[in-house]
Amino acid sequence: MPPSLPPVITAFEQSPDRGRGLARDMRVRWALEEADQPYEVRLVSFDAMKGPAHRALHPFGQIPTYEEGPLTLFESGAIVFHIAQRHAGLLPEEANTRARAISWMFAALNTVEPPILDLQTIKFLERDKSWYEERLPMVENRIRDRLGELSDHLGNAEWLDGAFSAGDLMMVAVLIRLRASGLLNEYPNLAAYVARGEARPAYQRAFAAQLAVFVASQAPAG
Ligand code: GTB
Repeated sequence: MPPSLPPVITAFEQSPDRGRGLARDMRVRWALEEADQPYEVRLVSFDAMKGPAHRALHPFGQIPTYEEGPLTLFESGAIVFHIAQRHAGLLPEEANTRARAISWMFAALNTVEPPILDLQTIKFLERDKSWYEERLPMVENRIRDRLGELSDHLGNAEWLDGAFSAGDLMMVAVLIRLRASGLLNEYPNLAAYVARGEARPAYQRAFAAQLAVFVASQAPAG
């Protein structure tokens, strides 16, 4: 059998986060690094993302996508889950522990991330609205509710449910998006949890790879 080609993911050619690792290709890169899998990256412009070739991979015209032989995936959660199912290192072997780790992946995406996205929407797109000042604290308090509950669950533990898993990867990737808001620092155990995630060598490699894209995009042409 010939060796299979590495999967190809897509990422922003010019990431609006300027290499801070906030775009969703970061969680896919991190999962691939944790699983010790090589991968290639195809950078896409905003125009290309909305064009027919990219929409054939991603119906919503977004990044990331994941191509592995005949398989194409979109949605960062589905991609990380796929990687975690096929390679060791991200999901526990024991069936019930594995099912709980998957619950934490969904919790990160469906329970914790939505109010964080609301905060980013209001701050970046709705600042000029008459109701901005009234709505902002409501959105922040909804995040505090979730962070308080998560903080209570985590307590002094290192990870959410025993050993590090794709559940932690997804939760840390989601919580990182709160850094600029200062809200994470109100929960020292969560801030330390995120720092533990970021300290993982696989995270560091993924972060460096996406930062290199930004740095290269800033280099003078020629
Ligand atoms: N649910 C999908 C998933 O999880 O894969 C969401 C994918 C998504 O929102 N992708 C964004 C995108 O392609 C990039 S990551 N946006 C372009 C579009 O929709 O037209 C979101 C993102 C963008 C910018 C920052 N930032 O600047 O800090 C952070 C995160």
